[in-house]
Amino acid sequence: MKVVVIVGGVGGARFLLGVKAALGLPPVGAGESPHEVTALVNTGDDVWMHGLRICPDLDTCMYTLGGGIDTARGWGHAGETWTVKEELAAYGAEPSWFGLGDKDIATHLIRSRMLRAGYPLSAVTEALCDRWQPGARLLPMTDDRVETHVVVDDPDEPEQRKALHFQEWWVRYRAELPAHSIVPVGAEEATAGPGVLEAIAEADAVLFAPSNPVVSVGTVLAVPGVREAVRKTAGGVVGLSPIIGGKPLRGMADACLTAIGVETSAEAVGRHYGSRQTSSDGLLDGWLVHSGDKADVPGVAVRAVPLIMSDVDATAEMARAALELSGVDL
Ligand code: GDP
Ligand code: FO1
Ligand code: CA
Repeated sequence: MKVVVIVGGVGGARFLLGVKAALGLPPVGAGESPHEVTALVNTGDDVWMHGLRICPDLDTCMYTLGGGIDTARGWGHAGETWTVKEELAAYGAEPSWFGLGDKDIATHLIRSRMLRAGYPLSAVTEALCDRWQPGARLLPMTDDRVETHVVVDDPDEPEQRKALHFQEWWVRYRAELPAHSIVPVGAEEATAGPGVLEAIAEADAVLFAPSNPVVSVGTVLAVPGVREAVRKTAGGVVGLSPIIGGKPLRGMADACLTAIGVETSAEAVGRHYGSRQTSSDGLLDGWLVHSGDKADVPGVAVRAVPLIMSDVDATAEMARAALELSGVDL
């Protein structure tokens, strides 16, 4: 069976562990299986820092599925040290609000060197995954430069507005500056990454991970051709709500949803993705919400199941429920 999952970082990576487990694959690392899991990963968070190209969501997926993630932080290596970060701070090198761990820097050095040598991000990711063996294909949504920017009132010039790179808004300001708009800069000119549209077309199921609907799933969907491919695929399309009881489980997806005028509820997010059957631009056949949440999403089959990814078994249950709702028989 071919399962395609649209993901961001922490939430998406954790969900991928459950998808692999549901398909009889070892959650961490590679394993033999007739099933194929392909993750279409958001690259809108990517940023040049200290001369290095950082790809937070690709790295979070790679480290999580490869067994190297710091589970508490949700990003970066387990057992990380911060010597270089301290040295950079001693030089007064900005930005000091973005922490680069020593082990993590090796990933960025390899990636930056390969990008400068002309390799596309997809080839770089493949090379890095050769070491980490995530046991799933991690496909960047595009090899082109797409960076999410957030338009806010300038903290220093309240009358002015300015666009911040997503990382500055998210990490430095913890998304506390109200966002007038969130823009995936470059998305319109981007070409879907190698294998992305084909994976969707050949999928038995396409799942929207319980990732940030705006800056993770939304950004992947902004790549030309992706929405059309999702609407056209023969596989069932099912999403899982990242909003439980009217709140995101972690992070600031509510600030993102507010920025695009969508209420922070499982129902509103389901409606935001829309119905593939009964609307001209909707994407979902099915929508999973947490038990206890209600959601009426016209033209979409809604199921309420436990949606807390407390451990791999719980997440595998969620993945099974999503796959069943998509129409595949496990
Ligand atoms: P990011 O790119 O690192 O922000 O990660 P994602 O976008 O992939 O996922 C972040 C989202 O995961 C947040 O909006 C959370 O609400 C959601 N999330 C985290 N843990 C859980 C969970 O256990 N269950 C559900 N349903 N959503 C979760
Ligand atoms: N998140 C933080 O909150 N603080 C950091 O200093 C930070 C550094 C960092 C370095 C590499 C990397 O791959 C991710 C990093 N993140 C950090 C996480 C990242 O900014 C966010 O998780 C995602 O981009 C949000 O989707
Ligand atoms: Ca992200």
